[in-house]
Amino acid sequence: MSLYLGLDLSTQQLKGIVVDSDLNQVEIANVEFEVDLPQYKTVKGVYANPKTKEVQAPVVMWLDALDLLFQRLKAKKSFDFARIRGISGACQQHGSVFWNAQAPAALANLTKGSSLCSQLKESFAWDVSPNWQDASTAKECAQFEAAVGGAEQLATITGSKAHRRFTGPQILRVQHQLPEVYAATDRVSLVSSFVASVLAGAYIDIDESDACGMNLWDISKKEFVPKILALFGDTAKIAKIVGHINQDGKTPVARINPYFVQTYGFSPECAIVPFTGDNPGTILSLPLKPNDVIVSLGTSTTALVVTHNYAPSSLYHMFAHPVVPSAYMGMLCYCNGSLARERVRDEVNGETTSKTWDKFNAIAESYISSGKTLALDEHKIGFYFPLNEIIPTVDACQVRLTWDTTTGDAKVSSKSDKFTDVKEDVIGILESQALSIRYRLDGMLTSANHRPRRVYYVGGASQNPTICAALSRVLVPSAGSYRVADMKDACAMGAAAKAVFGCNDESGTSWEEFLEKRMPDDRFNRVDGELDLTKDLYGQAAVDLFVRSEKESFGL
Ligand code: ADP
Ligand code: XUL
Repeated sequence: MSLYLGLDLSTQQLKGIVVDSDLNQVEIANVEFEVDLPQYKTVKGVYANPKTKEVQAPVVMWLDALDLLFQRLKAKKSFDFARIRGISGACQQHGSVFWNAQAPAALANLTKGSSLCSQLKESFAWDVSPNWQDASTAKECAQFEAAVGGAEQLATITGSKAHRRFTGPQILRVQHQLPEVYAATDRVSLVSSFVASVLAGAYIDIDESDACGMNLWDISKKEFVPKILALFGDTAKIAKIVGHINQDGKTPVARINPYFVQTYGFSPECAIVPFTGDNPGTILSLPLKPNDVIVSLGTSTTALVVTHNYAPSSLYHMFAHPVVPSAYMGMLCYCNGSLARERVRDEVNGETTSKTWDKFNAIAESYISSGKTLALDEHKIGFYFPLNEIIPTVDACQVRLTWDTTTGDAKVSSKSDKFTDVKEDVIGILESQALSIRYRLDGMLTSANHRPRRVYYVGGASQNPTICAALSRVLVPSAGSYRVADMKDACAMGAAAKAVFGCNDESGTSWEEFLEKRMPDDRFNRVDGELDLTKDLYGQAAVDLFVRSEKESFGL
């Protein structure tokens, strides 16, 4: 039986899922950077410098992680690498790896006997990779937007306004701050094409879907944006180091490098199917229909939707679909997701060191059953940003607003960094996170009532049905909310599915048919059984109050 490997190189860990051609999980292994590779002294996988707003990861740590992951799989009894027919991956988006001119030869000559790290460590022009949490490029972002006439224009062309974490502004900052690194750079990979290049033993082109996270790629014209390349001065150099963008997400691009054949027993025929970003990878894990939304409740929160309608806006992101040529992925990405909810949980738990969600959930459940909303019944909206936030782009802050609605035109009656009762924060954070998604998703949905059809919850906090129900109470998906039983690893699973699809020429089978056949409805659990989805408790009034609260708090 042939097997397929899906890799997920995320912020904190490298995960590998092995599946059969029906997407049944056969094996799983992971490497947690902070815990398993303590010699790199990262905190949650990165080095953060709050002064400069830089957040970076050591590149060679990922090479050690790759060797360790394969060693862990090898240690599993009866696991046979020779059965793996194809590998794909989904990796944290936006991060960049700066290779130097020694890299092509070093990659081509990898041999058994010493680690990837020792054989490749001299092949980088820069030893770190800026991470998606890096916010050091405010100046470069302004230049990107000015080059094309503003944020909205840049969003129209590249699918997103300028974002500090996006790779284009990050590369421009390297050129400004570290000209010697830029001069020594032979090639820039995204994290996805970096891992694919190591496995292939040669540079692998950047995948188009992931390239949409760079602010360099014109999604409609399918070319680099000349006015943006001009910001780098020598346009030939920037075009060369970024390389060709691969618009075919399906067809294998290489066979595995002999190093992996010799060291771990892979078959020399094992194919490398293009790697993509972790969010594009996540949409590949579920058979999405129009207006279905995936809400990923990991460290960050993301909301993802597949559409055939290219409707860019500076409020969100649009990416080329990682597999279906005519489709797009719409995305919202928030920095403050799980960690912000954990803060509220810890406050509610009080002096204890308990990390249980029991009290948090009990408060949320009693509020849900009361039929009330904090926004409309108490006129309260909070913003919970212990970390710098992306949507909206603001520095870390806590804001709690209470509105006086007794006069015709509502006015803020109190603004503070705390509500008087911490219980209100439980509802406040869930409502605020969901109202922001509801407001921004609106432009991407094509349903008549502008509501999602289904919402699928994935990621760590999707294990908490109370949180899912509280969010769905705001999002009111017309066909319910689901979580996939046993699928904590949607992103790695999406990558594995891509590997199966890429290696099996099912002549003419569309991606949708391929996935639907393997993901029947009984794989999903309903998580909002008690909610009455015919009622929209929040409605436009709550969205309007939320938007006014953002304006009031952040001047947006
Ligand atoms: P990553 O995005 O880094 O891959 P995960 O998807 O594993 O992370 O999500 C990790 C987060 O999930 C943790 O920070 C934690 O707050 C949250 N989480 C895990 N279990 C629960 C739970 N039962 N209730 C609420 N949150 C949870
Ligand atoms: C997306 C983003 C994050 C990272 C997380 O734009 O920055 O979701 O991809 O790994």
